[in-house]
Amino acid sequence: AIAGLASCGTHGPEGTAPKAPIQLIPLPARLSETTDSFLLDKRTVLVAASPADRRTAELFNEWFHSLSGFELAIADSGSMNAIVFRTRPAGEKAIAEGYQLKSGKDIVTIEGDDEAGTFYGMQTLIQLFPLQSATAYWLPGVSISDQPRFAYRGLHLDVCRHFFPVSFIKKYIDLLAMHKMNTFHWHLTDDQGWRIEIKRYPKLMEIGSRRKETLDGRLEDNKFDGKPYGGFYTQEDIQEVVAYATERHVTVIPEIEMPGHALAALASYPHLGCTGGPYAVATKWGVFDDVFCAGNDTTFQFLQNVLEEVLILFPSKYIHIGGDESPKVRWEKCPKCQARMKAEGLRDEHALQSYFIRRMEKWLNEKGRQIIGWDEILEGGLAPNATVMSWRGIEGGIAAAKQHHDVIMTPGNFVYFDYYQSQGKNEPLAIGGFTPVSKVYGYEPVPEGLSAREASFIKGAQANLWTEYIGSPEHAEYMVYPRAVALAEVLWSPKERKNYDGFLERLKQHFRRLDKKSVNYAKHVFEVRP
Ligand code: TNX
Repeated sequence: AIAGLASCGTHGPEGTAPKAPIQLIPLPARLSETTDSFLLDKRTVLVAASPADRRTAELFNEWFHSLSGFELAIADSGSMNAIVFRTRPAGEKAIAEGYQLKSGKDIVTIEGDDEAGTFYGMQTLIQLFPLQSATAYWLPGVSISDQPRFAYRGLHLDVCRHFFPVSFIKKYIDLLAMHKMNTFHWHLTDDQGWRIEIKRYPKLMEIGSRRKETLDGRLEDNKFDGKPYGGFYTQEDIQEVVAYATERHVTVIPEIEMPGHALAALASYPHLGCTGGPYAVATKWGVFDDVFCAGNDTTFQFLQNVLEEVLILFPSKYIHIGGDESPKVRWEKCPKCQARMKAEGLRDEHALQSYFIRRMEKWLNEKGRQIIGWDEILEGGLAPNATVMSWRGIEGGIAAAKQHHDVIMTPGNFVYFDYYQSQGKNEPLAIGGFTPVSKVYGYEPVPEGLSAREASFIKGAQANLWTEYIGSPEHAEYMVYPRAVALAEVLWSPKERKNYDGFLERLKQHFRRLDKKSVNYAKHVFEVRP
């Protein structure tokens, strides 16, 4: 059987085969259709010369095998009945993550401006396939020239409130890459659990990774069985995840929260808090008064020692240091904190938090890394090289851009995927809010009123999945898809090409692709129109 001559497709010019419509998500920057088609059969060869391109060809082959049941040969060269994956040598005109894809009668070529570009060309190629098992496939003739609108295209996952297995983390990353997203923000530490193995501090795993009781009864799948809840990733797990992500051109940014959201660490090592404890890993959601003590030099030593191990595991340029929701009440009553403020000439506790973040930034900068923090790091003065994640609306992002600091937009109303996505009666319990897919699609990351220079500091955006009310992989997928598909198009495609009706039309075909990957996306979320 030959797949690709869709019976319901649009008819080509006289004498040519009827073709299935091309339905790409995210939309490429430029696409034109040609009258040629490429016939892929069992003799088609994948051509890839460099190790990176070869890996991209292998990843294509894995996907192709899941569709057709057979694999294609991979060779160093070939120009007939071939699909060529080729990253151009670094040159002046290279556009980061850009690629060209051309399919004609004899050959398909994907030329990346860099290795990621070739990988994204491969993802586009996959979307040209009819989703049927067959022995041969017609691919439409196209000429595509593509590149992302934003450099930072992210998705976050909170694994502290609920723990998710490595297999799911990998699937999460694979889906991200499929949508040409390039950053996975891994929220690894919080009040309710410490989830990364740190060899120097074993109590973080023994104590910090577990909590004593089930959480408040509003969680719909809370069993109240009294069993301890927990989990953490070993350093081997993390290496496996980072390697998996790297092959898919996804950067993993770890988040180690400071100075707030620290109860799991304090429960493990009580001397890191202002009162000395005792503390317990939190069994409720929310914000807690006990935070890392800013008056205590051992706190900084501890965090640096933790980060020493983190830096070995994560090659990312950025390390997320949290910085959000850190109450100041303990610091106000802590003699050591007050003494520090006096010695450093700090006006108030916000300035002390700023001191805390600057001190950690300086240390990380010396190790060649940059920090990202939630927008509270603006309070009391921004650390000199910090990137700001604007989550309490867009104001923090605007303020940071005006100070010529890099910004990643993550405003709650548009890209918090723990919010409700429909008003259907059967929606699972969510944290609140209402962010339908249409609202995500309509999101524009660059705020109005910035100068061109200021706007250039908006590096992109990210959706966050906080998991207080999300206890399983299936539920997480339900919250993220299809909203992440909409965000992917916001971040990749040219602004002028955006069109919600066209998106919904293409989404139908895209759902088949998600079905193929067994994604538990939300199917009934379109009752609200923009
Ligand atoms: C605020 S967003 C938090 C998280 C919660 C979330 C719930 C942010 C930086 N901090 O700790 O999980 O609200 O939506």
